[in-house]
Amino acid sequence: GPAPEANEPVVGWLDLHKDGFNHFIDGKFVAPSEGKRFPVFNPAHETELAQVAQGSAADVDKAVKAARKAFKSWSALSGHERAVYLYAIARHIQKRERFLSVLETMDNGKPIRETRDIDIPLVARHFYHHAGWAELVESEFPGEGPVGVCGQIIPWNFPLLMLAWKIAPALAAGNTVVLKPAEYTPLTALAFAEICREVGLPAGVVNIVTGDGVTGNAIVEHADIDKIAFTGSTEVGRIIREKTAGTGKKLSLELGGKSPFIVFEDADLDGAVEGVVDAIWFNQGQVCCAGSRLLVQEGVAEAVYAKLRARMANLRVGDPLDKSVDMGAIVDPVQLKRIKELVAKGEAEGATLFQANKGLPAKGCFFPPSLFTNVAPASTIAEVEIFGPVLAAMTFRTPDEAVAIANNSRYGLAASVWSENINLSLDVAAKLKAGVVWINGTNMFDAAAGFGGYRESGYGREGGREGMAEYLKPVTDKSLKADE
Ligand code: TXE
Repeated sequence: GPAPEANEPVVGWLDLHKDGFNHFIDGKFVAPSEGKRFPVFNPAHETELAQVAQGSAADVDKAVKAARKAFKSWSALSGHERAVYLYAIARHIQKRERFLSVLETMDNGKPIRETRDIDIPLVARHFYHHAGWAELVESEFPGEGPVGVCGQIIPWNFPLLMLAWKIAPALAAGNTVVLKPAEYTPLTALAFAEICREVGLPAGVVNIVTGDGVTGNAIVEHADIDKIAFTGSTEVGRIIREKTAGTGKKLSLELGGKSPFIVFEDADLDGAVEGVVDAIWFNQGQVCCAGSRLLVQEGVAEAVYAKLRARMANLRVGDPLDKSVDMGAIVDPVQLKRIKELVAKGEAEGATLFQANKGLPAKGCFFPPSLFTNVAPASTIAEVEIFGPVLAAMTFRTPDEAVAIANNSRYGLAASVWSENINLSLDVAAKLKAGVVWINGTNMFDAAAGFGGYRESGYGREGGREGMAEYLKPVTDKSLKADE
Protein backbone atom coordinates (compact mmCIF):
# COMPACT_ATOMS: atom_id res chain seq x y z
CA GLY A 1 0.00 0.00 0.00
CA PRO A 2 0.95 3.69 0.06
CA ALA A 3 3.94 4.71 2.13
CA PRO A 4 2.40 7.10 4.67
CA GLU A 5 5.66 8.46 6.04
CA ALA A 6 6.82 9.46 2.53
CA ASN A 7 3.45 10.95 1.86
CA GLU A 8 3.32 13.16 4.90
CA PRO A 9 5.32 16.27 3.83
CA VAL A 10 3.28 16.44 0.62
CA VAL A 11 -0.03 16.14 2.48
CA GLY A 12 1.17 18.92 4.81
CA TRP A 13 2.13 21.12 1.86
CA LEU A 14 -1.22 20.57 0.15
CA ASP A 15 -2.90 21.37 3.44
CA LEU A 16 -1.10 24.71 3.59
CA HIS A 17 -2.73 25.52 0.26
CA LYS A 18 -6.20 24.22 1.01
CA ASP A 19 -7.72 27.60 0.10
CA GLY A 20 -6.34 27.19 -3.40
CA PHE A 21 -3.06 27.65 -5.26
CA ASN A 22 -2.18 30.87 -7.06
CA HIS A 23 -0.18 31.75 -10.17
CA PHE A 24 3.49 32.65 -9.77
CA ILE A 25 3.99 36.05 -11.39
CA ASP A 26 6.80 38.57 -10.90
CA GLY A 27 8.23 36.59 -8.00
CA LYS A 28 4.95 36.50 -6.08
CA PHE A 29 2.03 34.11 -5.73
CA VAL A 30 -0.91 35.97 -7.27
CA ALA A 31 -4.62 35.05 -7.10
CA PRO A 32 -6.35 34.43 -10.46
CA SER A 33 -7.83 37.67 -11.84
CA GLU A 34 -11.25 36.12 -12.38
CA GLY A 35 -11.16 34.29 -9.04
CA LYS A 36 -11.69 30.91 -10.74
CA ARG A 37 -10.01 27.67 -9.71
CA PHE A 38 -10.29 24.06 -10.87
CA PRO A 39 -9.72 20.76 -9.06
CA VAL A 40 -6.67 18.56 -9.53
CA PHE A 41 -7.00 14.84 -8.77
CA ASN A 42 -4.87 11.90 -7.74
CA PRO A 43 -5.85 9.45 -10.51
CA ALA A 44 -4.85 6.37 -8.50
CA HIS A 45 -6.88 7.20 -5.41
CA GLU A 46 -9.60 9.29 -7.10
CA THR A 47 -9.16 11.97 -4.47
CA GLU A 48 -9.01 15.72 -4.99
CA LEU A 49 -5.53 17.03 -4.22
CA ALA A 50 -5.94 20.76 -4.69
CA GLN A 51 -7.75 23.67 -6.27
CA VAL A 52 -5.56 25.42 -8.81
CA ALA A 53 -5.87 28.88 -10.41
CA GLN A 54 -7.50 29.11 -13.82
CA GLY A 55 -5.40 31.57 -15.83
CA SER A 56 -7.19 34.25 -17.86
CA ALA A 57 -5.82 36.39 -20.67
CA ALA A 58 -5.35 39.13 -18.05
CA ASP A 59 -3.22 36.79 -15.90
CA VAL A 60 -1.12 35.84 -18.92
CA ASP A 61 -0.67 39.51 -19.78
CA LYS A 62 0.49 40.27 -16.25
CA ALA A 63 3.01 37.43 -16.48
CA VAL A 64 4.26 38.56 -19.89
CA LYS A 65 4.75 42.12 -18.63
CA ALA A 66 6.77 40.79 -15.66
CA ALA A 67 8.85 38.61 -17.98
CA ARG A 68 9.46 41.54 -20.34
CA LYS A 69 10.61 43.77 -17.50
CA ALA A 70 12.89 41.05 -16.11
CA PHE A 71 14.36 40.31 -19.54
CA LYS A 72 16.33 43.53 -19.56
CA SER A 73 18.43 42.78 -16.49
CA TRP A 74 18.45 38.96 -16.83
CA SER A 75 19.80 39.05 -20.38
CA ALA A 76 22.40 41.61 -19.32
CA LEU A 77 23.89 39.28 -16.70
CA SER A 78 27.04 37.40 -17.63
CA GLY A 79 26.64 33.73 -18.47
CA HIS A 80 28.46 32.89 -15.28
CA GLU A 81 26.00 34.91 -13.19
CA ARG A 82 23.06 33.06 -14.75
CA ALA A 83 24.85 29.74 -14.24
CA VAL A 84 25.02 30.37 -10.49
CA TYR A 85 21.20 30.50 -10.37
CA LEU A 86 20.82 27.36 -12.50
CA TYR A 87 23.25 25.43 -10.28
CA ALA A 88 21.30 26.59 -7.23
CA ILE A 89 18.02 25.40 -8.77
CA ALA A 90 19.57 22.00 -9.58
CA ARG A 91 20.87 21.68 -6.02
CA HIS A 92 17.51 22.62 -4.49
CA ILE A 93 15.74 20.07 -6.67
CA GLN A 94 18.12 17.42 -5.36
CA LYS A 95 17.46 18.52 -1.79
CA ARG A 96 13.71 18.20 -2.34
CA GLU A 97 13.95 15.07 -4.48
CA ARG A 98 11.85 12.93 -2.18
CA PHE A 99 9.11 15.54 -1.79
CA LEU A 100 8.98 16.19 -5.54
CA SER A 101 8.88 12.46 -6.39
CA VAL A 102 5.95 11.80 -4.07
CA LEU A 103 4.09 14.91 -5.25
CA GLU A 104 4.62 13.99 -8.91
CA THR A 105 3.42 10.43 -8.29
CA MET A 106 0.31 11.62 -6.48
CA ASP A 107 -0.55 14.16 -9.17
CA ASN A 108 0.25 12.06 -12.25
CA GLY A 109 -0.23 8.44 -11.13
CA LYS A 110 3.17 7.19 -12.33
CA PRO A 111 5.09 4.75 -10.09
CA ILE A 112 7.21 6.28 -7.33
CA ARG A 113 10.08 4.09 -8.57
CA GLU A 114 10.03 6.08 -11.81
CA THR A 115 9.69 9.56 -10.30
CA ARG A 116 12.37 8.76 -7.73
CA ASP A 117 14.86 7.07 -10.08
CA ILE A 118 14.12 8.74 -13.42
CA ASP A 119 11.97 11.90 -13.54
CA ILE A 120 13.37 13.94 -10.69
CA PRO A 121 17.06 12.95 -11.10
CA LEU A 122 16.76 13.87 -14.80
CA VAL A 123 15.26 17.23 -13.81
CA ALA A 124 18.27 18.02 -11.61
CA ARG A 125 20.61 16.76 -14.34
CA HIS A 126 18.96 19.05 -16.88
CA PHE A 127 19.54 22.14 -14.73
CA TYR A 128 23.15 21.15 -13.98
CA HIS A 129 23.80 20.58 -17.67
CA HIS A 130 22.31 23.93 -18.65
CA ALA A 131 24.20 25.76 -15.94
CA GLY A 132 27.20 24.59 -17.95
CA TRP A 133 25.62 25.99 -21.10
CA ALA A 134 25.04 29.36 -19.43
CA GLU A 135 28.80 29.49 -18.79
CA LEU A 136 29.57 28.57 -22.40
CA VAL A 137 26.86 30.21 -24.42
CA GLU A 138 28.76 33.38 -25.32
CA SER A 139 31.86 31.55 -26.53
CA GLU A 140 29.96 28.68 -28.20
CA PHE A 141 27.38 30.88 -29.94
CA PRO A 142 29.25 34.06 -30.84
CA GLY A 143 27.04 36.74 -32.36
CA GLU A 144 23.88 35.29 -30.84
CA GLY A 145 21.70 36.40 -27.98
CA PRO A 146 18.47 35.42 -26.25
CA VAL A 147 15.19 35.51 -28.16
CA GLY A 148 13.30 37.42 -25.44
CA VAL A 149 10.13 36.39 -23.62
CA CYS A 150 9.27 32.72 -24.16
CA GLY A 151 5.80 31.21 -23.78
CA GLN A 152 6.08 27.54 -22.84
CA ILE A 153 3.20 25.06 -22.79
CA ILE A 154 3.80 21.56 -21.46
CA PRO A 155 1.96 18.24 -21.13
CA TRP A 156 1.16 16.03 -18.17
CA ASN A 157 3.17 12.86 -18.87
CA PHE A 158 6.49 14.08 -17.41
CA PRO A 159 5.32 17.26 -15.67
CA LEU A 160 8.47 18.47 -13.93
CA LEU A 161 10.85 17.00 -16.50
CA MET A 162 9.07 18.81 -19.35
CA LEU A 163 9.29 22.00 -17.28
CA ALA A 164 13.04 21.45 -16.94
CA TRP A 165 13.43 20.78 -20.68
CA LYS A 166 11.73 24.11 -21.35
CA ILE A 167 12.99 26.40 -18.58
CA ALA A 168 16.65 25.33 -18.24
CA PRO A 169 17.82 26.15 -21.80
CA ALA A 170 15.65 29.29 -21.96
CA LEU A 171 17.23 30.72 -18.82
CA ALA A 172 20.74 29.59 -19.74
CA ALA A 173 20.49 31.56 -22.98
CA GLY A 174 19.24 34.69 -21.18
CA ASN A 175 15.50 34.50 -21.93
CA THR A 176 12.66 34.94 -19.46
CA VAL A 177 9.61 32.67 -19.46
CA VAL A 178 5.89 32.34 -18.94
CA LEU A 179 5.17 28.63 -18.51
CA LYS A 180 1.84 26.86 -18.34
CA PRO A 181 1.81 23.33 -16.90
CA ALA A 182 -0.90 20.88 -18.03
CA GLU A 183 -4.22 21.13 -16.22
CA TYR A 184 -4.00 17.52 -14.96
CA THR A 185 -0.57 17.97 -13.37
CA PRO A 186 0.27 21.52 -12.29
CA LEU A 187 1.51 20.80 -8.76
CA THR A 188 5.24 20.16 -9.22
CA ALA A 189 5.45 23.34 -11.34
CA LEU A 190 4.04 25.26 -8.36
CA ALA A 191 6.57 23.58 -6.06
CA PHE A 192 9.21 24.62 -8.60
CA ALA A 193 8.01 28.24 -8.27
CA GLU A 194 8.81 28.00 -4.56
CA ILE A 195 12.30 26.77 -5.45
CA CYS A 196 12.76 29.82 -7.69
CA ARG A 197 11.99 31.97 -4.65
CA GLU A 198 14.25 29.96 -2.36
CA VAL A 199 17.26 30.45 -4.64
CA GLY A 200 16.50 34.17 -5.04
CA LEU A 201 15.92 34.02 -8.79
CA PRO A 202 15.16 37.63 -9.83
CA ALA A 203 11.40 38.33 -9.99
CA GLY A 204 9.81 37.87 -13.41
CA VAL A 205 12.48 35.56 -14.87
CA VAL A 206 10.19 32.54 -14.37
CA ASN A 207 6.43 33.02 -14.31
CA ILE A 208 4.01 30.10 -13.94
CA VAL A 209 0.41 30.54 -14.99
CA THR A 210 -1.85 27.53 -14.43
CA GLY A 211 -4.93 26.70 -16.47
CA ASP A 212 -6.22 24.76 -19.45
CA GLY A 213 -6.21 25.20 -23.23
CA VAL A 214 -7.87 28.61 -22.90
CA THR A 215 -4.90 29.80 -20.87
CA GLY A 216 -2.51 28.13 -23.33
CA ASN A 217 -4.23 29.89 -26.19
CA ALA A 218 -3.83 33.26 -24.41
CA ILE A 219 -0.07 32.58 -24.32
CA VAL A 220 0.01 31.63 -27.99
CA GLU A 221 -1.91 34.78 -28.97
CA HIS A 222 -0.04 37.24 -26.77
CA ALA A 223 1.59 39.84 -29.01
CA ASP A 224 4.61 40.46 -26.78
CA ILE A 225 5.90 36.88 -26.67
CA ASP A 226 8.92 36.19 -28.90
CA LYS A 227 8.95 32.41 -28.90
CA ILE A 228 6.51 29.60 -28.24
CA ALA A 229 7.73 26.17 -27.14
CA PHE A 230 5.05 23.49 -27.03
CA THR A 231 4.94 19.81 -26.13
CA GLY A 232 1.61 18.04 -26.49
CA SER A 233 -0.80 16.64 -29.04
CA THR A 234 -0.30 16.98 -32.79
CA GLU A 235 -3.78 18.52 -33.03
CA VAL A 236 -2.94 21.41 -30.69
CA GLY A 237 0.53 21.71 -32.25
CA ARG A 238 -1.14 22.28 -35.61
CA ILE A 239 -3.40 25.01 -34.16
CA ILE A 240 -0.38 26.73 -32.61
CA ARG A 241 1.54 26.58 -35.87
CA GLU A 242 -1.36 28.17 -37.71
CA LYS A 243 -1.82 30.86 -35.07
CA THR A 244 1.84 31.83 -35.00
CA ALA A 245 2.24 31.81 -38.79
CA GLY A 246 2.59 35.38 -39.98
CA THR A 247 3.77 36.61 -36.59
CA GLY A 248 7.43 37.09 -35.72
CA LYS A 249 7.26 34.34 -33.08
CA LYS A 250 9.88 31.64 -33.11
CA LEU A 251 8.31 28.20 -32.61
CA SER A 252 9.32 24.70 -31.55
CA LEU A 253 6.89 21.77 -31.37
CA GLU A 254 7.34 18.37 -29.79
CA LEU A 255 4.27 16.32 -30.67
CA GLY A 256 3.01 12.77 -30.80
CA GLY A 257 4.58 9.57 -32.05
CA LYS A 258 4.01 5.96 -33.02
CA SER A 259 7.55 4.76 -32.70
CA PRO A 260 8.65 1.41 -34.13
CA PHE A 261 10.50 -1.14 -32.02
CA ILE A 262 12.19 -3.49 -34.50
CA VAL A 263 13.37 -6.94 -33.42
CA PHE A 264 15.55 -8.93 -35.86
CA GLU A 265 15.83 -12.68 -35.56
CA ASP A 266 19.46 -12.51 -34.44
CA ALA A 267 18.58 -10.22 -31.50
CA ASP A 268 19.08 -11.16 -27.87
CA LEU A 269 15.38 -11.96 -27.47
CA ASP A 270 15.27 -11.77 -23.68
CA GLY A 271 16.97 -8.38 -23.81
CA ALA A 272 14.54 -7.25 -26.49
CA VAL A 273 11.55 -8.35 -24.38
CA GLU A 274 12.86 -6.32 -21.43
CA GLY A 275 13.28 -3.46 -23.88
CA VAL A 276 9.64 -3.76 -24.91
CA VAL A 277 8.55 -3.60 -21.27
CA ASP A 278 10.45 -0.33 -20.95
CA ALA A 279 9.32 0.94 -24.35
CA ILE A 280 5.57 0.60 -23.87
CA TRP A 281 4.79 0.00 -20.20
CA PHE A 282 7.10 2.65 -18.70
CA ASN A 283 4.87 5.52 -17.50
CA GLN A 284 1.81 3.43 -18.56
CA GLY A 285 2.80 4.02 -22.17
CA GLN A 286 2.10 7.74 -21.85
CA VAL A 287 5.40 8.59 -23.48
CA CYS A 288 5.67 10.54 -26.73
CA CYS A 289 8.53 8.31 -27.92
CA ALA A 290 6.97 5.05 -26.60
CA GLY A 291 7.83 2.03 -28.73
CA SER A 292 4.18 1.40 -29.48
CA ARG A 293 4.61 -0.53 -32.75
CA LEU A 294 6.47 -3.81 -32.32
CA LEU A 295 7.91 -5.10 -35.61
CA VAL A 296 9.25 -8.64 -35.24
CA GLN A 297 11.04 -10.68 -37.89
CA GLU A 298 8.75 -13.54 -38.85
CA GLY A 299 10.97 -16.45 -37.74
CA VAL A 300 11.08 -15.31 -34.11
CA ALA A 301 7.66 -13.70 -33.83
CA GLU A 302 5.91 -16.51 -31.93
CA ALA A 303 8.88 -16.90 -29.57
CA VAL A 304 8.92 -13.17 -28.84
CA TYR A 305 5.16 -13.03 -28.27
CA ALA A 306 5.31 -16.01 -25.90
CA LYS A 307 8.12 -14.43 -23.84
CA LEU A 308 6.23 -11.16 -23.83
CA ARG A 309 2.98 -12.70 -22.58
CA ALA A 310 4.86 -14.45 -19.79
CA ARG A 311 6.58 -11.21 -18.82
CA MET A 312 3.31 -9.26 -18.96
CA ALA A 313 1.75 -11.68 -16.50
CA ASN A 314 4.40 -10.60 -13.96
CA LEU A 315 3.90 -6.87 -14.27
CA ARG A 316 2.35 -5.44 -11.12
CA VAL A 317 -0.26 -2.77 -11.72
CA GLY A 318 -1.29 -0.90 -8.61
CA ASP A 319 -0.91 2.01 -6.22
CA PRO A 320 1.93 4.08 -7.67
CA LEU A 321 3.13 5.05 -4.18
CA ASP A 322 3.98 1.38 -3.60
CA LYS A 323 7.67 0.92 -4.39
CA SER A 324 7.16 -2.58 -5.82
CA VAL A 325 4.62 -1.50 -8.43
CA ASP A 326 5.60 -1.62 -12.14
CA MET A 327 2.67 0.27 -13.58
CA GLY A 328 0.61 2.99 -11.96
CA ALA A 329 -2.53 4.88 -12.97
CA ILE A 330 -3.48 6.55 -16.23
CA VAL A 331 -3.38 10.31 -15.70
CA ASP A 332 -7.09 11.07 -15.99
CA PRO A 333 -10.46 9.43 -16.79
CA VAL A 334 -10.55 11.29 -20.12
CA GLN A 335 -7.32 9.64 -21.23
CA LEU A 336 -8.48 6.26 -19.89
CA LYS A 337 -11.65 6.52 -21.96
CA ARG A 338 -9.60 7.32 -25.06
CA ILE A 339 -7.41 4.25 -24.50
CA LYS A 340 -10.44 2.01 -23.99
CA GLU A 341 -12.05 3.28 -27.19
CA LEU A 342 -8.93 2.63 -29.25
CA VAL A 343 -8.54 -0.87 -27.79
CA ALA A 344 -12.18 -1.61 -28.68
CA LYS A 345 -11.46 -0.33 -32.17
CA GLY A 346 -8.45 -2.68 -32.43
CA GLU A 347 -10.63 -5.65 -31.50
CA ALA A 348 -13.33 -4.57 -33.95
CA GLU A 349 -10.71 -4.38 -36.68
CA GLY A 350 -9.80 -8.01 -36.06
CA ALA A 351 -6.50 -7.84 -34.19
CA THR A 352 -5.91 -10.36 -31.37
CA LEU A 353 -5.84 -8.83 -27.88
CA PHE A 354 -3.90 -10.25 -24.95
CA GLN A 355 -4.16 -8.60 -21.55
CA ALA A 356 -2.23 -9.71 -18.54
CA ASN A 357 -4.83 -10.13 -15.89
CA LYS A 358 -3.30 -9.94 -12.49
CA GLY A 359 -6.25 -7.90 -11.32
CA LEU A 360 -6.45 -4.14 -11.17
CA PRO A 361 -7.13 -2.05 -8.06
CA ALA A 362 -10.86 -1.74 -7.39
CA LYS A 363 -10.90 1.98 -7.98
CA GLY A 364 -8.72 4.46 -9.79
CA CYS A 365 -7.74 5.07 -13.42
CA PHE A 366 -6.04 1.79 -14.23
CA PHE A 367 -5.57 -0.12 -17.46
CA PRO A 368 -3.76 -3.46 -17.85
CA PRO A 369 -0.67 -3.98 -20.01
CA SER A 370 -2.05 -4.95 -23.42
CA LEU A 371 -0.66 -6.61 -26.51
CA PHE A 372 -2.28 -6.73 -29.93
CA THR A 373 -0.98 -9.30 -32.41
CA ASN A 374 -2.16 -9.91 -35.99
CA VAL A 375 -2.31 -6.16 -36.49
CA ALA A 376 -2.86 -5.05 -40.07
CA PRO A 377 -0.38 -2.27 -40.96
CA ALA A 378 -3.17 0.00 -42.23
CA SER A 379 -5.47 -0.44 -39.19
CA THR A 380 -6.25 2.30 -36.67
CA ILE A 381 -4.20 0.83 -33.82
CA ALA A 382 -1.17 0.61 -36.12
CA GLU A 383 -1.44 4.27 -37.08
CA VAL A 384 -2.95 6.27 -34.23
CA GLU A 385 -1.07 7.23 -31.09
CA ILE A 386 -2.89 5.41 -28.26
CA PHE A 387 -0.81 7.01 -25.49
CA GLY A 388 -1.45 4.14 -23.12
CA PRO A 389 -0.02 0.71 -22.21
CA VAL A 390 -1.06 -0.84 -25.53
CA LEU A 391 1.40 -2.45 -27.93
CA ALA A 392 0.54 -3.20 -31.57
CA ALA A 393 2.67 -6.05 -32.99
CA MET A 394 3.34 -6.82 -36.65
CA THR A 395 5.79 -9.06 -38.46
CA PHE A 396 8.23 -8.47 -41.32
CA ARG A 397 10.43 -10.67 -43.48
CA THR A 398 13.43 -8.58 -44.59
CA PRO A 399 15.27 -5.51 -43.28
CA ASP A 400 13.91 -3.49 -46.21
CA GLU A 401 10.38 -4.46 -45.29
CA ALA A 402 11.03 -3.50 -41.65
CA VAL A 403 12.24 -0.07 -42.76
CA ALA A 404 9.23 0.37 -45.04
CA ILE A 405 6.71 -0.51 -42.30
CA ALA A 406 8.59 1.59 -39.72
CA ASN A 407 8.60 4.65 -41.98
CA ASN A 408 4.98 4.22 -43.02
CA SER A 409 3.75 6.65 -40.38
CA ARG A 410 2.67 10.27 -40.11
CA TYR A 411 5.03 10.49 -37.16
CA GLY A 412 8.79 10.22 -36.76
CA LEU A 413 9.89 10.75 -33.20
CA ALA A 414 11.93 7.71 -32.18
CA ALA A 415 12.81 4.13 -33.11
CA SER A 416 14.55 1.13 -31.54
CA VAL A 417 16.52 -1.49 -33.44
CA TRP A 418 17.38 -4.81 -31.82
CA SER A 419 20.02 -7.05 -33.40
CA GLU A 420 23.40 -8.55 -32.49
CA ASN A 421 24.65 -7.55 -35.95
CA ILE A 422 25.96 -4.00 -35.64
CA ASN A 423 26.33 -3.54 -39.40
CA LEU A 424 22.68 -4.39 -39.94
CA SER A 425 21.65 -2.15 -37.02
CA LEU A 426 23.58 0.86 -38.25
CA ASP A 427 22.37 0.36 -41.81
CA VAL A 428 18.73 0.19 -40.68
CA ALA A 429 19.11 3.06 -38.19
CA ALA A 430 20.28 5.40 -40.94
CA LYS A 431 17.21 4.62 -43.03
CA LEU A 432 14.66 5.29 -40.29
CA LYS A 433 12.82 8.60 -40.42
CA ALA A 434 13.01 9.32 -36.71
CA GLY A 435 14.57 12.04 -34.58
CA VAL A 436 16.15 9.49 -32.24
CA VAL A 437 17.19 5.90 -32.98
CA TRP A 438 18.31 3.60 -30.18
CA ILE A 439 20.18 0.36 -30.90
CA ASN A 440 19.57 -2.45 -28.40
CA GLY A 441 18.04 0.10 -26.08
CA THR A 442 15.07 2.38 -25.69
CA ASN A 443 13.83 5.48 -23.84
CA MET A 444 17.32 6.71 -23.08
CA PHE A 445 17.37 10.44 -22.43
CA ASP A 446 20.31 12.68 -21.86
CA ALA A 447 20.42 16.42 -21.24
CA ALA A 448 23.32 16.64 -23.71
CA ALA A 449 21.49 14.98 -26.62
CA GLY A 450 19.02 16.80 -28.86
CA PHE A 451 15.53 15.25 -28.81
CA GLY A 452 12.79 15.95 -31.34
CA GLY A 453 10.91 14.68 -34.33
CA TYR A 454 10.34 14.38 -38.04
CA ARG A 455 7.05 14.97 -39.85
CA GLU A 456 3.98 15.33 -37.61
CA SER A 457 6.07 14.65 -34.52
CA GLY A 458 7.07 18.28 -34.75
CA TYR A 459 10.26 20.23 -35.27
CA GLY A 460 13.01 21.79 -33.25
CA ARG A 461 15.18 19.96 -30.75
CA GLU A 462 15.37 19.96 -26.97
CA GLY A 463 18.57 19.19 -25.09
CA GLY A 464 22.19 19.65 -25.95
CA ARG A 465 23.61 22.13 -28.42
CA GLU A 466 20.61 22.00 -30.80
CA GLY A 467 18.27 22.66 -27.88
CA MET A 468 20.24 25.78 -26.93
CA ALA A 469 20.05 27.06 -30.50
CA GLU A 470 16.24 27.10 -30.21
CA TYR A 471 16.51 29.80 -27.53
CA LEU A 472 19.01 32.00 -29.39
CA LYS A 473 18.91 34.32 -32.36
CA PRO A 474 21.50 36.33 -34.25
CA VAL A 475 22.25 39.64 -32.57
CA THR A 476 24.07 42.12 -34.75
CA ASP A 477 24.78 44.68 -32.07
CA LYS A 478 24.91 43.19 -28.60
CA SER A 479 24.48 46.56 -26.96
CA LEU A 480 20.97 46.74 -28.44
CA LYS A 481 19.98 43.40 -26.98
CA ALA A 482 18.84 44.64 -23.58
CA ASP A 483 16.78 47.53 -24.96
CA GLU A 484 14.46 45.44 -27.07
O1 TXE B 1 -3.08 17.09 -25.06
P1 TXE B 1 -3.07 18.64 -25.33
P2 TXE B 1 -4.13 16.24 -24.17
C1 TXE B 1 -1.21 13.32 -27.09
C2 TXE B 1 -1.66 11.95 -26.65
C3 TXE B 1 -2.88 12.25 -25.85
C4 TXE B 1 -3.47 13.39 -26.63
C5 TXE B 1 -4.41 14.29 -25.89
O2 TXE B 1 -1.98 11.19 -27.78
O3 TXE B 1 -3.75 11.16 -25.76
O4 TXE B 1 -2.35 14.13 -27.04
O5 TXE B 1 -3.82 14.78 -24.69
C6 TXE B 1 -2.43 22.78 -23.66
N1 TXE B 1 -3.61 26.33 -27.21
N2 TXE B 1 -0.18 13.86 -26.23
O6 TXE B 1 -5.53 16.57 -24.54
O7 TXE B 1 -4.46 19.16 -25.36
C7 TXE B 1 -2.94 21.94 -22.52
O8 TXE B 1 -3.56 22.76 -21.55
C8 TXE B 1 -2.55 26.24 -26.40
C9 TXE B 1 1.17 13.60 -26.61
O9 TXE B 1 -3.76 16.38 -22.76
O10 TXE B 1 -2.20 18.87 -26.50
C10 TXE B 1 -1.66 21.26 -22.05
O11 TXE B 1 -0.90 22.14 -21.24
N3 TXE B 1 -2.38 25.26 -25.50
C11 TXE B 1 2.11 14.43 -25.87
C12 TXE B 1 -0.92 21.01 -23.36
O12 TXE B 1 -1.49 21.93 -24.30
C13 TXE B 1 -3.33 24.29 -25.43
C14 TXE B 1 1.83 14.74 -24.46
C15 TXE B 1 -1.03 19.58 -23.90
O13 TXE B 1 -2.39 19.24 -24.02
C16 TXE B 1 -4.47 24.32 -26.27
C17 TXE B 1 0.42 15.02 -24.24
C18 TXE B 1 -4.59 25.40 -27.19
N4 TXE B 1 -5.60 25.50 -28.04
C19 TXE B 1 -0.52 14.52 -25.10
N5 TXE B 1 -5.22 23.24 -25.99
C20 TXE B 1 3.56 14.23 -26.11
N6 TXE B 1 4.04 14.58 -27.29
O14 TXE B 1 4.30 13.80 -25.25
C21 TXE B 1 -4.61 22.56 -25.00
N7 TXE B 1 -3.44 23.20 -24.66
